[in-house]
Amino acid sequence: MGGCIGAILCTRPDQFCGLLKWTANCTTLGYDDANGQLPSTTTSYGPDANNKYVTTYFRRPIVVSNAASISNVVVSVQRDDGVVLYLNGTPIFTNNMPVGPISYLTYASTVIGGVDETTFYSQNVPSAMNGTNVLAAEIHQANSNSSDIIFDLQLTGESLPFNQPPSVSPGPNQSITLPAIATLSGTVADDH
Ligand SMILES: [Ca+2]
Repeated sequence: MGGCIGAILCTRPDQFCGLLKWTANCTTLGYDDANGQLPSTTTSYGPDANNKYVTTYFRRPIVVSNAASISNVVVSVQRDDGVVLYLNGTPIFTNNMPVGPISYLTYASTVIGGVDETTFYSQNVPSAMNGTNVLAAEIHQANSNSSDIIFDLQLTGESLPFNQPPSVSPGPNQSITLPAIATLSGTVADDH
């Protein structure tokens, strides 16, 4: 896979940013027309246009170094026709696929057409782990002679700024009359 797939945006530890991103609309994968959109990278449907591969597989490593600070991870997927996503081998997102076991010969539930071919479907998903993760996708045709498949994906998350400086508050002003005792209520906070 080429293009700008898989850019990791959190390269600066001092900024609030997306975890990582398969940038939408610049990395479409598949073949033929999807509601007027041609894939950036064309994949093969095999040797027979009237008996296309049922399933096309994609995978990509994602390196994460600050998993504990990442939250609100959302995946958005464009698919024609059906899709299953896996993070480190665990299914995290399914769309337009039948219930039950899914193999390389399983067709998508319905034929996708029109604006639905370019619609992104979003869902919260589990965070990645520290180290190298593998995000994998399988795109399923709806039938053997469908003209097209399309796949694009965006994965975003929120990362709190890493290792912020400590903060100190002296607490509210107080007035006392001696010999009363003043109880101080200042606070100190740090993230590490
Ligand atoms: Ca199709």
